[in-house]
Amino acid sequence: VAADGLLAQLDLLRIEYAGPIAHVRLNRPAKRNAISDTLITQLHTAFVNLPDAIRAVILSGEGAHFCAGLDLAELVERDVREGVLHSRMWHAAFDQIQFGRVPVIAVLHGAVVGGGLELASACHVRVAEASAYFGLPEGQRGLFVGGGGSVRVPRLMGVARMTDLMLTGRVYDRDEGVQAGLAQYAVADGAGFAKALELAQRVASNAAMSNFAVMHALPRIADQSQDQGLFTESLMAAVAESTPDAKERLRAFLEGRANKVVKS
Ligand code: 1HE
Repeated sequence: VAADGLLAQLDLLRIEYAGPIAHVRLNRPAKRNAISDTLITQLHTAFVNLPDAIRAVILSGEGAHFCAGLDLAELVERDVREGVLHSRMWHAAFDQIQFGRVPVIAVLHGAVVGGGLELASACHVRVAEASAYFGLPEGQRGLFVGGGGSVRVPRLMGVARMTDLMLTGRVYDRDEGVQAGLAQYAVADGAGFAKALELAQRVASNAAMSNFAVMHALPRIADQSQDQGLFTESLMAAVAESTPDAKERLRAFLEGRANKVVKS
């Protein structure tokens, strides 16, 4: 079902719903889904205004590439102050993805470069098709990352690997990307959406508070000292297990009504 209301007006995105799952597609294929000011604003608007009933999001790119990064055509005329504000706008939009209402699963194919990799790294699970490749060409363009990449990408692949990509212009193919931690699932070309949908349905069936804890507490605990992290964990665990949803799920397991843990 196509989105209606405000979300339907976002012309650089295509947003559709399948039950509790929203599919948000970057829809600027002629420019390889390069992120213009309009597109970053529309991403922010879309993720702030997801309907309450949505429990997981799939993010993908229309055309042959996931995303070519920053729209370089818009960069030329900016002064320093505008540059800072521009980067802060990207941070606000990608924070809405990472720390928004529900988990986001990215489907990656073709170019996942520059700001496109920054966008992918703000998502919670990444599925990479065979055609996907990863790069940070900022160095070649006279730029630095500005969409949260210096914070999020090292948390996936480590500072040393990111430094290599940025200094040498090295491009990782799909398998190198998966090995480095940039994606968690490797699938054939064209199979990314189906895999993401299967994962999104599982995510959507979790207790909403557990998903919230994973999205909001895990990355913060990773930034805390051991002592503070353990205390935050105890608080989050007590919040999660005290919800009616958790109590019903525990009862269901004890009464033999819930799935066992199986290797799929
Ligand atoms: C663009 C952009 C873009 C394509 N900004 N217009 N990102 C980059 O440095 C990547 C630059 N792009 C490329 O290397 C290639 O375009 C791709 C490998 C992604 C795709 O190649 P291809 O052969 O499929 O397409 P193309 O012919 O290069 O591009 C098609 C059109 O998209 C063309 O415009 P046209 O009007 O001539 O048809 C391109 O100019 C346009 N296009 N990518 C603007 N990025 C918050 S800081 C983040 C910093 C960064 O992201 S730096 C990295 C920027």
